[in-house]
Amino acid sequence: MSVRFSVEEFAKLKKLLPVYEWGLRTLLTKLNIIHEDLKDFQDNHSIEYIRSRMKAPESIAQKLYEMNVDITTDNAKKYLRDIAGLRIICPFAKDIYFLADLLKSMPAVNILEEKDYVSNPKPSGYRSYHLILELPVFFSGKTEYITVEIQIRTEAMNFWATLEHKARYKYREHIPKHLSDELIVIADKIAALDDRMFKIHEIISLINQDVQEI
Ligand code: 0O2
Repeated sequence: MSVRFSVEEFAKLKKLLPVYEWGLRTLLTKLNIIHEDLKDFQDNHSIEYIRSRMKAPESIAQKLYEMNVDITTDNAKKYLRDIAGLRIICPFAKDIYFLADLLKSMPAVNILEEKDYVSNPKPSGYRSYHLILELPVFFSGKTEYITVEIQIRTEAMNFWATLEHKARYKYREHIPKHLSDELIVIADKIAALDDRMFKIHEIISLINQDVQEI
């Protein structure tokens, strides 16, 4: 079933979404600066790349509907913390924790919530580290506070999550058991693969260190 905002509420939503968009752009700029600083000045390659997205009005309406609350702009602001979202892709799982700590020390943002689905994967097999940040957006002479969800994960975790998300969408949340079982098995294999790749990376780093010392 397709759920929608009423015409009046949609007009209100169209005024709210730019505030989230501006906040998201501000945060993305800050993260891009962190990315460049790490890469160019600290020889730290913990960030592979960063993506941002705004939740579409249809997805906002659907999520409010699933939460069993009225589909209004006030409720979107009150109940949804992922209207604006950022995803950071890291080479290795250890980088995820380094970045989460770094983001938590950023000035002018509040951490409202933190979920470690890397150490504690969801029953689906989903792995990722989530932070919900609150930050001020200054516009038209006033300040409004918005939330942004940041997901931090490896490329392998992202590959899995994207495929599983497609399956969820296709089967409307009712993925057949043989597929969901297979996805759980693959998620564990991916975690083991991430781990083995990291070990190889460490060996290569040690060899490079030895070569430089000779
Ligand atoms: P979309 O379309 O990606 O935005 P909670 O009530 O706190 O347990 P909530 O609010 O959904 O649940 O938060 P949670 O669990 O931290 O999930 C937030 C987002 O993480 C989801 O947003 C997904 O993007 C992603 N996610 C969480 N669990 C899974 C999973 O099992 N598989 C995949 N592929 N992604 C997951 P949305 O709004 O659900 O979806």
